[in-house]
Amino acid sequence: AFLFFERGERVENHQKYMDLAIDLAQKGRGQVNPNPLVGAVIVKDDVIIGRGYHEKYGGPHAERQALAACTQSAAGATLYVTLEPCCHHGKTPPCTEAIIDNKISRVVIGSTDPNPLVSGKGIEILRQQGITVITGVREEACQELNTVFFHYIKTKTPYVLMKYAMTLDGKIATHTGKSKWITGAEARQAVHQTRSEVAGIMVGVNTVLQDDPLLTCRIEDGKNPSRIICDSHLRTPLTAQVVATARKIPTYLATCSRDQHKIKRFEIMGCKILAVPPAGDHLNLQELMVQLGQKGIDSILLEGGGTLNFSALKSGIVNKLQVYLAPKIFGGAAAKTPVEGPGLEDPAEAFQFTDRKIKSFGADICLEYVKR
Ligand code: AOF
Ligand code: ZN
Repeated sequence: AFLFFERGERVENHQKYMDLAIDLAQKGRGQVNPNPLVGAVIVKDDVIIGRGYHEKYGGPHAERQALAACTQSAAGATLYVTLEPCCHHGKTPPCTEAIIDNKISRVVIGSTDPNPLVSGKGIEILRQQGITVITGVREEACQELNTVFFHYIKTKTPYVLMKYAMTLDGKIATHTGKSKWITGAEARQAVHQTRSEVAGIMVGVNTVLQDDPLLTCRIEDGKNPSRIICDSHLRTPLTAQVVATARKIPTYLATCSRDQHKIKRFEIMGCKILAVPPAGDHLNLQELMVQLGQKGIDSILLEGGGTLNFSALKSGIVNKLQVYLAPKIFGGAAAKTPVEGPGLEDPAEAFQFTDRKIKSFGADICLEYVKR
């Protein structure tokens, strides 16, 4: 392992405190979008005197939370923070000011902030004040913590996670269309956990017609994501559950239809209409992502349908893939598969994935990949 000494301290010490800051940051998951997950720990003479994390969107930043929680003066202490401290006036004043005012003498940073308002300037301001700044401690883990934020701040479009559950023979339903259930309770619980962590959940109109889903998060204290229905021709029934509950949970109907009469009826029910240009006989998904990004949606769980899944892959909006695999076989040439549409002609054109991770949920497994 790579070791170095910093004022007589081993690098492992830095990593230990940064790991703690990462754990703290995780507690904000699902509560801070579209802002980053950030954790902070303040250490003096090898004793933790304060800890904090970004708890809520628009609320105080991790650094200020940790300073406020200090059990003694932070003068001369080291601040460990997973993300470069901000130096701009946003919804809150700059953290660099709080760090300087509290006479912190050293700041250890996990990852730099790609936010153009910060990006390196936070570090520069601290150094100008004579504060020692160490960067890149547990950098990879800190970057992984904010995959969504980093993507969103750079592209202004949501990070899209495509998820489906299938049998060992690659079916997402039997030939009669029944899909309850493919995976077991543990895997389904994990999906609800994911739903509580994303800003939006997206399906195609075929899924609404077939299953009439609620698309809510059914775990205790879980947060419901906004629902996005891709419905080029406004075929969603006014009696659908997503429409009936649109006043309680934000529901977007993305459509090419300009039928004002129909649109009005959905709006009266509380749905929000997104006018999206067509791309072939579907929606222009890239354009939809731009519009959703403007609404502050930084992450989307795409729960398919084979038609929408193919369009999503083809249009290049997919960033990550989660495949739940249940140890069963349905068979049937007419049974639905996860990715349909017209399909590709040549194996050389295949959509490709990398960075495989395997997780187990009871009898099921989940394969997770990043889109290449
Ligand atoms: C957070 N939480 O703990 C840190 C952030 O509008 P504001 O004032 O909340 O500022 C948001 C920006 O501040 C955010 O994009 C990121 O660049 C920086 N750091 N943000 O929400 C935090 N440390
Ligand atoms: Zn800040």
